[in-house]
Amino acid sequence: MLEQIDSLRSLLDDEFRAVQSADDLEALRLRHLVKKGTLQGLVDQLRSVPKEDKPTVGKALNELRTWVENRFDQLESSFAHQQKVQRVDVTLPSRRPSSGSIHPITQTVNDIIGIFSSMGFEVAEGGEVEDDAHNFGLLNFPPDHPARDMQDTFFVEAADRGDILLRTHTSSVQVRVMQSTPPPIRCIMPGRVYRNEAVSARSLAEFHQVEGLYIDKHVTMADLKGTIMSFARRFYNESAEFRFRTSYFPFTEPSAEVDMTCFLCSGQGCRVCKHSGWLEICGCGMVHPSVLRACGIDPEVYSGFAFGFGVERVVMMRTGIDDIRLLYENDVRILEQFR
Ligand code: 2NL
Repeated sequence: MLEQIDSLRSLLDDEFRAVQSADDLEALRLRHLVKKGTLQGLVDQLRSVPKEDKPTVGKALNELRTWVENRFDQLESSFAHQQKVQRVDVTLPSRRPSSGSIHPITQTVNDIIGIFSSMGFEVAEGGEVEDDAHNFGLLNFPPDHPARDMQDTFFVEAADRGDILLRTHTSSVQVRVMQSTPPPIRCIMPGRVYRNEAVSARSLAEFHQVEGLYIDKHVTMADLKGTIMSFARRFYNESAEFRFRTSYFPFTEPSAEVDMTCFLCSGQGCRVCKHSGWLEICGCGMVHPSVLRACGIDPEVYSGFAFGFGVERVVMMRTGIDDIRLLYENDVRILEQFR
């Protein structure tokens, strides 16, 4: 029996030396170290060894087992290590770490701010929770105006008053600027606004606006047209033509809506302008004398113009995105196209 143990050890020794790969080692394991392998074969024979020899033979078998296991573990871990090392291909180009980027709405607001800053406009900001007076009353909205309805405006539950709401336009900031600053006033107000509307591809209950306000002595409609046209030529298209259509807003008189020849087809008609050749870019007008007076500015001395547009609409025009909801889902596949 001791001889058999010795010869298995020298056989295993030879075979271990011959092992070249993880596959060789596995073949060795299947021949010798499994339940029906040679090592277990010897252990099974221990039963038929005379009682007095059992301690010696048992000890020799145990030593063989420990020796085999050590050899095996050593080789196994050296192959595992080699495999890991081989998997690194140092010639491969490295993976680019992905980095964030500015959201297209923010990019657009920043571009708009940049152009108006260069024309001398400052940026004013204010709270999104307002009261009825700053959002409607001081802006010449009559008490029964439909915008004041729960259907159109989100009201905020406040303990002691029923006139708290989420601003429906950034004009509330302009009111605060007029109340606190003597003219000349030249500023734009970018910000988030809220309207209680059904969500669709064209409108959300939450969106962004940029409004502008210019108040001084002798400000006229010509200043309004010049300012809007130079902004739009720089922002959209240097050779654009414009048309000012009369319109109505409670806070301006006269009021107008401005169309610009489509920057994509130059007026020929395409998908972006819905085949009209024109794009509506903003609403505007001369600040109503009642608004100036309500905000503490004398309309006999000062006049001013104001304008406003929705930022999401601008983003959709300049990017070709045709569903406004895509701008709020933060799907990286959309966002990474606007780095
Ligand atoms: C639009 C039109 C407009 C104004 C906003 C304004 C603000 C004050 C006084 C007078 Cl405090 N006007 N803002 C004026 C005309 C149009 O927005 O279509 N917005 C999305």
